[in-house]
Amino acid sequence: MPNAEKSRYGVVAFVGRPNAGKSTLLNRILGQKVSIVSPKPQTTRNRIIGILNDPRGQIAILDTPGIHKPLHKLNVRMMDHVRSSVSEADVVALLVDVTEEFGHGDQYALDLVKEAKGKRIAVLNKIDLLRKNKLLPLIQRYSDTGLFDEIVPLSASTGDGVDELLNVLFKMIEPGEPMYSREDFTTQPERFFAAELVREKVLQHTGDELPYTTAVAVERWEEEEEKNLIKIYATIVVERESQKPIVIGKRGDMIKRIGTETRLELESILGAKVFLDLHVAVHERWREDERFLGELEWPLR
Ligand SMILES: Nc1nc2c(ncn2[C@@H]2O[C@H](COP(=O)(O)OP(=O)(O)OP(=O)(O)O)[C@@H](O)[C@H]2O)c(=O)[nH]1
Ligand SMILES: [Mg+2]
Repeated sequence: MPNAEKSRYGVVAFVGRPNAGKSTLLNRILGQKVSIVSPKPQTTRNRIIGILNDPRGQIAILDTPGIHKPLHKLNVRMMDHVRSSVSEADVVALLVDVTEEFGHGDQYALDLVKEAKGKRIAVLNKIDLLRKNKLLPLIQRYSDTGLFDEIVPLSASTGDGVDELLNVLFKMIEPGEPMYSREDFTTQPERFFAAELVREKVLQHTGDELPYTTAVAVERWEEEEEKNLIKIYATIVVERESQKPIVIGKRGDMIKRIGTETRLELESILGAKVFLDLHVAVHERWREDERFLGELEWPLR
């Protein structure tokens, strides 16, 4: 068989500034939600592995937190996920939001992908929001850095250009055996994803007060197989007493909304009835508490 038809395998890391659309692109490529999305920066806090199975082979896609200067231990861990992903990947894809002016943050991101030993692609995302004549100078700018083997403009939201990206990626990776089962599309446990979904609803429905200061921990997970029922007990952690009423809402309407939306989405993903019990707790300075941060991450290890 000629080489070109051999099944390929590779690891591709999606990196970029917060809000660039890394998680949206991963979900679009997989045709399935594996990583939460919100209009607020720093939505993704861990490394989420998505597995693309395709007749051409398998790609493990690493979705990572947005590149930023870390001010808390939480953020140091987030940036560790970015760096380790950059160094492990066969291809690093730097996602850029084309609607944002080029700034210090973008230079910081370029400096970081410079460290990659593998190949590099610049993915210019959100072209659905940009007039065509604005795109060319941006392509030129990223081409002039001399860092990238390819530059691919696309829209993760509409899917425009995504097939082209996949063509490029499958050409860049080498022939090789798949690392993961061909049936899998992610490595994260359901328990972790359930906590993430709750956090996504908090990010989507509350204002700017909460995004950075909320964590969600699943305390208990009980399956009653004969009833096809999963009982999930989770805690929404905030930093200050004054943030509790924001999550709970007037007469509990906010937490009810968060709970209902999460439950409906989980039921359709898990194919089971879900009972979801949500509590709110205060943990001051949780972003500095290494033990707590480790507990939040343990399901991923
Ligand atoms: N119009 C448009 N919006 C997009 C596109 N891709 C992502 N978005 C939006 O941009 C916002 C951020 O998307 P995310 O996928 O959460 O971005 P991210 O890079 O994963 O962000 P962090 O996890 O915070 O680093 C969301 O509101 C998305 O709906 C796109 O191609 N077009
Ligand atoms: Mg993300």
